[in-house]
Amino acid sequence: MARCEFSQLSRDEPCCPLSRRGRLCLGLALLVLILSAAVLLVALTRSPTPTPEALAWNGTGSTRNLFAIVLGRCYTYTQLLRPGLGSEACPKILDAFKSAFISKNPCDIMKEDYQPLVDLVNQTVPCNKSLFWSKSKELAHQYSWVQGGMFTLEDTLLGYLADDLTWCGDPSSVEPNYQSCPRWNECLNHTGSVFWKVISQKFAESACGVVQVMLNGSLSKPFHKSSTFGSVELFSLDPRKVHTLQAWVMHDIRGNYSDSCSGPSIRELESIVNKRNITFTCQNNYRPARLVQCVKNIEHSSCASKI
Ligand code: JS2
Repeated sequence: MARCEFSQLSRDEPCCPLSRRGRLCLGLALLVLILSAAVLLVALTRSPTPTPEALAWNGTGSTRNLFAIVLGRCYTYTQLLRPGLGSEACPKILDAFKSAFISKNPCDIMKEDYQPLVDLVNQTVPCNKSLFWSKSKELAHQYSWVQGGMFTLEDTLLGYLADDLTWCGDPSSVEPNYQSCPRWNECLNHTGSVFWKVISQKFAESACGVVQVMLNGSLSKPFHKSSTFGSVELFSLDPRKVHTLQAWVMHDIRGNYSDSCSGPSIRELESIVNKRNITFTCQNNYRPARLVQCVKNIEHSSCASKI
């Protein structure tokens, strides 16, 4: 390789003449360098692609620590409350719950989204032990707890897992939307309402023998055809398995008596039940449930012992 002596240096002669190939390589290297610098400059100066914002809704966001609560409730139910339903299924149940709504539009949930979760839980309620309710959740739950053998939907595993929780996802995230979820009246195929319709239907379809429904007689219309009981469960009862529906019209122990077994809304319920070839019976202030009300109203006249 020719060495360049200083003495040979002169203003107008190149020091070490590059071969044609050498000049080409140098040119390419310079081009690559310039392009790399340009790309780096664009990358550094261009604003980062904005991560898509979660959809904003009018309702409260998902319950904090949602998955920990659902998993904990699953273990509590399967290990303590009703042992026998294998707790080893709890992690799969949680996964199926997540998959039903995570990364999905909370107003575009289908029944099929919850089917894997429903299929994981095979729980049957004994005949004559199903307790439906409408606008009387607290008393229905107090009664089923005291009575011990009755099952409201929330005494079944799936109802127990989700009761009083809020949850929804978002297409842009793998996490629940903790900022906001749609209110039930914001859209039809709502994460929560689809869930409750799916498990309510299953609960009613599996009922057998004599079933009970607790209604609120302190309302002007204790029975509404548009309620979950009136629109989903009542029409999901199987007349081949359910022979009688007993209605208990309960009045607030301090409240007014708005409607009773002889009122128009209960007669409407009776007509629907009879048309479904199920026998209908009705009691105002069913005594055992009345006594549950008396626990907090012991001085009330209707709580005086009749002994
Ligand atoms: C939001 C909830 C919750 O028979 C009962 C249950 O078996 C269930 O199927 O729903 C029926 C009561 O619904 P209904 O007749 O519309 O009466 P409601 O007093 O207006 O109760 C509405 C709640 C329906 C579903 N749901 N929704 N968050 O935690 C929750 N729990 C239930 N059952």
